[in-house]
Amino acid sequence: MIIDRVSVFVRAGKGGDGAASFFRHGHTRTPDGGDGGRGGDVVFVVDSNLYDLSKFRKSKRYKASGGGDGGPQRKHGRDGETLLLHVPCGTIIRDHQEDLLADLLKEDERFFILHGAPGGEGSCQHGQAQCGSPGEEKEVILDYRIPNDVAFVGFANTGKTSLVNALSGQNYKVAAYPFTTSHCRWAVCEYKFKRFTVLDTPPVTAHDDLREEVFLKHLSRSKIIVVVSDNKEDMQSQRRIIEEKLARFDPEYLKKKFFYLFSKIDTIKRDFRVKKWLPVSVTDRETIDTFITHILKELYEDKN
Ligand SMILES: Nc1nc2c(ncn2[C@@H]2O[C@H](COP(=O)(O)OP(=O)(O)OP(=O)(O)O)[C@@H](O)[C@H]2O)c(=O)[nH]1
Ligand SMILES: [Mg+2]
Repeated sequence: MIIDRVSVFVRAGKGGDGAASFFRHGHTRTPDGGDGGRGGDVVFVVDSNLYDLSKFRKSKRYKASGGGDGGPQRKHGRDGETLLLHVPCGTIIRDHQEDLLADLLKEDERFFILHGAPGGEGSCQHGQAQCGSPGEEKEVILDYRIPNDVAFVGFANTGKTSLVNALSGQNYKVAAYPFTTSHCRWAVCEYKFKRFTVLDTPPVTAHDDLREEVFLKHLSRSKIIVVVSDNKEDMQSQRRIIEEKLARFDPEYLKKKFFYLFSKIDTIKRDFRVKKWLPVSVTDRETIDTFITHILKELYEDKN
């Protein structure tokens, strides 16, 4: 199961204390205490080898190292080390009120969440040594949204996972009962030297279902949303329900490119056609190839 939301506390490094030391020569004393070092920063960095946030479940608090204390003879304390927190590509960082701070989408992209606290002045500055400032602490919410090009959405048992498997060669569980898929999974489709990622989702239901809130967020990354139905009587009403739910979750979703698939065409008459709906069957490779060609045209048409 993909862990796609965690809340963590991050703390910047404390500043090092300034030194209170004096250099004696004869009967005079000259303050020569060095400044404390700056505390370490806290930085989120994208690591493309990570695919969920499960590593953040072990610990909730992350603290950068503090700056070193200043020393005599104007010795400056060392600066604290930057704490790098690795997150998967596609992580949104929010503050505790859910306001957006960063959306990390590129390999190695960084976001400075906290800067280390300054060190205290040593006695060499103004005669008196100061303590370093405490490191600031913040609660942040990490909200991982799986990067994907094509997302499959549909009622239970309509053949979404079977299609994802047919496109990608994966072997995700398929069965003739509802909710075989209980959480999102992604896969890569490679076809004629082009590639794209596909997202399998749990089923949508006709009524309000809190489980949908959990997976619909991943569609914010999709370039194409594929609505799948295998029911020729209810296909239009299923489509309407799905589009209403998507619009309620985020009206921007309706601006995306939609494909409509009528699945399991092998179980009914092959010449069954409905305007705007593409007939497919995982038992008929030709229909799958036609579908992939449509996707590639949409994803790559400007790049050719
Ligand atoms: N005849 C036929 N059966 C299919 C086809 N695609 C899927 N099925 C069958 O339909 C049933 C449901 O398939 P799934 O791929 O698990 O459907 P799903 O939409 O992912 O189901 P949920 O995860 O529960 O939402 C399975 O028994 C599949 O073997 C098809 O093209 N033709
Ligand atoms: Mg499924």
